[in-house]
Amino acid sequence: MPLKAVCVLNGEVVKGTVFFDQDSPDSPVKVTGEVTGLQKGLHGFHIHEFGDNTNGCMSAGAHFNPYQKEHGAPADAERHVGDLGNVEASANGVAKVDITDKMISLTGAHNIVGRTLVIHADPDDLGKGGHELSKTTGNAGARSACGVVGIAKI
Ligand SMILES: [Cu+2]
Ligand SMILES: [Zn+2]
Repeated sequence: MPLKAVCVLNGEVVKGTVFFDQDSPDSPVKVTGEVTGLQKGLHGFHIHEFGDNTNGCMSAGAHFNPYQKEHGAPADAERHVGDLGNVEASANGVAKVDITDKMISLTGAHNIVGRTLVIHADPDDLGKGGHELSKTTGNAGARSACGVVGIAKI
């Protein structure tokens, strides 16, 4: 039975809706949707550890990282489970999300349901920027919008 989750991103300016679809527990997760109100260009896109937004997006904690790995690109072996790379906004401020990821899951040890999706103000350097934050956050800057990933209606 397919698994489905959804996240409504709610920031001051940045808004979005993102869907997560997985055919079976061992399948990759398709991540689709749209985010608006962005600056043109790349924006870090991550699952953070906690589904806690009591103090806004800051309460979501660090990147979801159950194996104490370093931050990386989605295709890297050395990455956080929550590292989904970047989404790119065009000049109208809209980013179309279309990601297929093999690490996140909607069930089991890599389950992201109940955690927070964050979109950042700046590009994620995918661990390769040489900044002191590259290996932890990708130096992706402020948290422009976030939302808790929830179970979706099939
Ligand atoms: Cu993040
Ligand atoms: Zn990370």
